[in-house]
Amino acid sequence: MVNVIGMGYIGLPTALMMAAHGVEVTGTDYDQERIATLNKGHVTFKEKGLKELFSAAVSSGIKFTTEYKTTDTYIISVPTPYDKFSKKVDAEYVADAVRRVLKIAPAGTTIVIESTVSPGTIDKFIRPLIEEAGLVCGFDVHLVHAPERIIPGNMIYELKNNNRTIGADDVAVGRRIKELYASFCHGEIVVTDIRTAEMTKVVENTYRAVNIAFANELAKICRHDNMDIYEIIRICNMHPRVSILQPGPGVGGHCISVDPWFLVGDYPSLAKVIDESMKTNDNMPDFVLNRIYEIMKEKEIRDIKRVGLYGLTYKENVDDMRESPTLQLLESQERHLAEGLKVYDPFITENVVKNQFHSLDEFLDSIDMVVIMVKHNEIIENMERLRGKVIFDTHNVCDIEGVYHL
Ligand code: SAJ
Repeated sequence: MVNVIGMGYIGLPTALMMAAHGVEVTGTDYDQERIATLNKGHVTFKEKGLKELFSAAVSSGIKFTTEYKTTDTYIISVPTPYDKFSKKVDAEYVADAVRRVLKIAPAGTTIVIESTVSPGTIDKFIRPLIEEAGLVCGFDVHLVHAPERIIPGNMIYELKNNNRTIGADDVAVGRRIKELYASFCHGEIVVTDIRTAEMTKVVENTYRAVNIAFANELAKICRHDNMDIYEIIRICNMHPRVSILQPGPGVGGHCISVDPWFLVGDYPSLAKVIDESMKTNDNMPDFVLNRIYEIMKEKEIRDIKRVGLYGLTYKENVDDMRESPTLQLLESQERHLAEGLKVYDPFITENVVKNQFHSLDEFLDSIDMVVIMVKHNEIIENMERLRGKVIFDTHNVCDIEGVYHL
């Protein structure tokens, strides 16, 4: 039996996928409400195909509980936040889960850490816990790092089809865990050592962060001299070795806006490009806010209450608001004592910010200027309804004449 610890955005789909493919799985989470919801037969977040996968896993006998189970294989998928000041990974949730596993695990157990950690975290924070418990790594306990690579919005497809990395001290243990993931994963699964697996995961997200920052910086340069960033990127990308990403209102989510900071925190004198890139991305919500004020001035909109932000989530067609550019923008606006922006997101049904609407019609009726912060399908399908408003499109998805861009 596999005990998956942490029924969040990664742990839940992973546990469901294994169960649906014939593995005996128990999903554990300390959040009683979350476990109660799962046990009542409901999923805890919106994701394409998740409900169907959930039904298949329940039919195959997956169990959900707040307890840790005694077994020979654990997969730990709990949050790894970063300390905003030191920029270093906070491995305390992972460490706590490992401590609890060690209390009940039989000799020879394997602990797979899926949570993203900075290179060296497992050696620094996890291995010592095993020694402190009087156990021997590689004998009483086997450590494995199997970072995930799935993208919110297409998680189920990517769980099945992405290549994966498994880092293990012992190649035989690595191969055994590879077989476990191969129960559902058709991608290539590379077995390597733990430090390499830790580093590759963080580097992948850093690569994307740096490339998004490049696009964002170009957008700022183009704005300065009134050049068309989208046409420039389109033409540049016709070159066989150029592939520039898209600028946007900022970078959110719990991965790309967080993981690269681990490298800055651990290698401050070396990770210069990464540091600057993260600052460039983090500055985008402020850039958008300034642009809102600029456009308001040009269009003689005097009251910020007549301006609305479309989208609260960190990207399109998900209900995840972690580190969302819209939330960052609203915080920045509050700091400048200039509240009042209206907000609407079809994926967010509870009240999370001031001046929030729950109907697109009411939202649009209350504003003269709309800022497209997230390119949900809903707004793309309803673009014509924005006609007549001042439109500031931070994603270049609107082709109504007179639209403003970054
Ligand atoms: N964004 C841009 N411009 C772009 C692409 C994205 O501004 O051209 C923004 C998005 O709007 C969003 C943020 O970047 O705010 C991140 O979105 P994303 O779709 O690029 O990535 P995530 O954070 O949803 O998922 C990433 C993925 N990593 C990579 O693509 C290297 C995913 O594969 C990882 O599994 C995930 O992080 C994770 O959990 O680490």
